[in-house]
Amino acid sequence: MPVTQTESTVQLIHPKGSSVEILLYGATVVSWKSASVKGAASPVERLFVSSKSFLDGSKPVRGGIPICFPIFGPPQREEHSKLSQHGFARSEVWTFDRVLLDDDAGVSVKLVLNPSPAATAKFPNPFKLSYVVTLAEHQLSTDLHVENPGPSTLTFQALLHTYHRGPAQLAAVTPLKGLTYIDKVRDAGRFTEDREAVDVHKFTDSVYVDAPGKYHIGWEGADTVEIKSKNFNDVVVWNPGPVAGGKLADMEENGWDTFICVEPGTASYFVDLEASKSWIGQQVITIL
Ligand code: TA6
Repeated sequence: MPVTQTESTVQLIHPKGSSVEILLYGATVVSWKSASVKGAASPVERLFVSSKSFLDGSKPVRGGIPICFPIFGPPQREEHSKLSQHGFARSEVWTFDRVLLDDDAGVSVKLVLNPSPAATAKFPNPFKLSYVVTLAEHQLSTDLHVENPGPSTLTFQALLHTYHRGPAQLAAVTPLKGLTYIDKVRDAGRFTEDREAVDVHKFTDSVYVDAPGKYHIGWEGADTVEIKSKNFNDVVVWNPGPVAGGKLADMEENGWDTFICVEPGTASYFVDLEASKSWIGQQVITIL
């Protein structure tokens, strides 16, 4: 069966062997196994999830693709002061809605979030959130749909906090040269990227603004990862390195050295969605 469910997860199996596992907790994609267009013939795990992650719903998953909504980072505005870092979408239990596609081209499912009373108390603005996850032979698409039933404007941030598995010291992200970035390691100063390829040889927490929406992660000697995004005008590159990484209680030993986060999102700005309008933020990852 291409789509199976357990009490807490949804699994997608592609006819050609790739697979995805989604926790209903946070609608967090916690596994994506894929072959590559040119390289690896058999599916291999493409996402990092720390072995010390809390997968019981007690804490957001340290890895996979956590969904940041309705804010990114710590609260910046008074009306968000009750929210935790990155908002609540990644720590609410979502509902499996239905299978959207199930054929040789791909397998696609939709999950929806009906916020808990606790989340609504922290963020009283009405919204409808759905998440469409689509698996193809060498590709994973994750689309976040935000609907504003009104009556007032819905103001939010959204970001897909993707942990790409691989040797962090061999990772390089292109094309970011010439972009302005907010360097959160250097007190959020704004700088212009002058490197052809951005590595994470040191603690990196950079928000690239007005980004092109198409990126490559080159791994020396391994499959290149292509990331395309729509409606996410920023992209964050993050790796905590040994010191900050070592302080994360749910980071396995040296786990910081086995991923790079490349995160399409609205990290430096808020979306103002008018009543009865909807918005979609999309990420499409392909293993070349
Ligand atoms: O996306 C980068 C970032 O905002 C970093 O500043 C760091 O806080 C990271 O997210 C992880 O956040 P978390 O709340 O999951 O520990």
